Amino acid sequence: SEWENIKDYKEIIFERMGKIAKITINRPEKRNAFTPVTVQEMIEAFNICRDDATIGAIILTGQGDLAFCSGGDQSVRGNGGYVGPDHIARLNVLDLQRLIRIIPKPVIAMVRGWSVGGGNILQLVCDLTIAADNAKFMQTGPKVGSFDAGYGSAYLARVIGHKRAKEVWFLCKPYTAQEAFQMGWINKVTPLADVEKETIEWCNEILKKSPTAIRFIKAAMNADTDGVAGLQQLAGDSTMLYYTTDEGKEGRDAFLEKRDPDFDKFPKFP
Ligand code: 1HA
Repeated sequence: SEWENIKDYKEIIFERMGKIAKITINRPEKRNAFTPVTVQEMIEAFNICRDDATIGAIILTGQGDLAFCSGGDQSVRGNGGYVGPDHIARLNVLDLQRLIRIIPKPVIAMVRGWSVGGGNILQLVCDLTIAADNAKFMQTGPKVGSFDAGYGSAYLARVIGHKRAKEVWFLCKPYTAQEAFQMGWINKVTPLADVEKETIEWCNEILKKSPTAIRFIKAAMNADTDGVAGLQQLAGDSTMLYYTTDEGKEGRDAFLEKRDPDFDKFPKFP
């Protein structure tokens, strides 16, 4: 079977194969650096994946073997953010980070070559990361006049530990796939030629599992990290399930029928 195009974009490729969607940053001549347009296109593609009940897992990757993503395109960095055709300076990759966190489906980063700066934070916020043996991971902010003190720092510290996270940011040195694996930064290292096959195998293994169970596990781990915003996500999932129960529907029906609700008939589990 083959990847089929879902929708045409300027700076990304958006495809699917069965229940797996693949979003590919397509600026290989810039090591897949992102502009506000790249990010806006990714946000749209992720939202399509979110709404499409026939999609169960999403792969995020970069075009070619040289890079997953090299972060914000420094050539369009203006005063206060990255500038697109609308001339507005934006840091809209932060919205994309949130979307990857709240989308109730597994998102898997597939990393070949460089994963750098804001690109490496995209890898970090994905649920799982499969890397080729040529992958290299690096933060450069303090060298190029930037920093991600959000997920890029606080969440990185939760994933690899505080000492390691400070080392990553203070020294801005590259780490090999093997080193990143040993730190618990990524899930698996494969030969370059096998990375897509391995990533698809992981997706297929997840796709055999209960999507609701996976959804709650993701929401619960996010709730632990994301405070009230994370709790909102987990609580929303509970509300969704409650709306499918007879007890939940009794409240709605009683209101619409202008009568008192009768909740006594529903079970009270211990
Ligand atoms: O920190 C944030 C944010 C923080 C808060 C909120 C939002 C944020 C959003 C973004 C970011 C950031 O991403 S800051 C970090 C920005 N990225 C970098 O500092 C990485 C810059 N690139 C590199 O260090 C290297 O290019 C590389 C390690 C990724 C690859 O090295 P390599 O294989 O030696 O290739 P190289 O020759 O350097 O690059 C190939 C071409 O790609 C070059 O263009 P050319 O000379 O052929 O015309 C190079 O300039 C271009 N390129 C690579 N990365 C970028 C880039 N052009 C623009 N922006 C880039 N990030």
